Amino acid sequence: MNIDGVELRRARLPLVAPFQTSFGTEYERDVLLVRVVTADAQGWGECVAGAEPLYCAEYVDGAADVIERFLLPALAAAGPLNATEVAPLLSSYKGHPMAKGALEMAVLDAELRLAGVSFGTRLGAVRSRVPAGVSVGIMASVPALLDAVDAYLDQGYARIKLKIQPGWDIEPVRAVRERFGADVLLQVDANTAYSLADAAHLAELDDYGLLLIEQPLGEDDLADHAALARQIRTPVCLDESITSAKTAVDALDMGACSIVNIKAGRVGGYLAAVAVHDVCLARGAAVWCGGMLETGLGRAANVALAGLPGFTLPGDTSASDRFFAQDITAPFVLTDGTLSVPTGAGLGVDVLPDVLAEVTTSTRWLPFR
Ligand code: NPG
Repeated sequence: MNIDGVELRRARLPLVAPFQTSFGTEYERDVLLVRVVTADAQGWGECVAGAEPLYCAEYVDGAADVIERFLLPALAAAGPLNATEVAPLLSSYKGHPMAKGALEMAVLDAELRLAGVSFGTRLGAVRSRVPAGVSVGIMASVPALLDAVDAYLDQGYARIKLKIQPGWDIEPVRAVRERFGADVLLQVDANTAYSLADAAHLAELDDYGLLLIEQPLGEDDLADHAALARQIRTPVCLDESITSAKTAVDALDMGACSIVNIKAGRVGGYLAAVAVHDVCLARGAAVWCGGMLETGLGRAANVALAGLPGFTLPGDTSASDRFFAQDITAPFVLTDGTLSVPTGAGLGVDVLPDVLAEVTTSTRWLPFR
């Protein structure tokens, strides 16, 4: 595929409500979109880096910078290219998986639109609908949390994930179980907020029949996660720690986790995400699709990924209106607790030009030739 150039676009989407995690509170999504343009097609990529380096080292201004200064010149110098060549061409530059993943996603989308093939088909999806979980932020009070969970269950969400941190963990979990019963699929996510010294405290969660506890300890603490996993009955799932198929294999083999959250941006793109899926499936470890407050573009790709056979747990693949009053694509809507995997070419969704224009804060055209 001959690429004419790439447009980097920044857009700002207000969230329907503040979203609080152990690492901070988000009020809006400041998103970097990548549009790859060829003579016959265009393709969209979404960079999931946050405004600040709080979830991981990447942040959106840094991603835009590394793309413009290093990654795009490397692709432009390569001549005609296809999506499988993007990661190898960029591999000499360390880190920046979210920036790299956004570029690969855009190239892949353009390529698949030209070929008339959907993301789901290309990635290996075997399902036409995927169960949708919802991630519920830390709230000001337990009653406020119960109201929020009640509304999500009413909407039909298939699984609830509670964000936790020291001081907001056992009590909210206990309250949700007491109010909504043992049948609700329930899990928690600590985003690295604890240390191994908290093992006895975290073991108190064992009474509540959780599907999993996600990333209780630091990103680099694989050995400590393995030690923790031996001290609690709740299955340990890793998110931040899993940066590649290699780290997934290591983490599973050393018992640091038994379940893996797969986020394409965290591992360098959707093709790498499939590789993580494949090694987990080969080891019999369940995986599920994480979310990073994606617009309809990233959501389309996530839903396609979540259609792969190893995704046996509901993902953070909620409906568009969980985060945005107005998405930049036609909204993903919940039907019987599921989202449908787009079947159109490429991502199978298109941006709404008027909406996109309204939320855009800057655009920059970077020609390849
Ligand atoms: O459904 O898109 C979603 C959000 C799910 O909780 C969610 N994401 O730690 O997994 C996470 C968290 C997150 C959000 C992480 C934004 C980083 C940025």
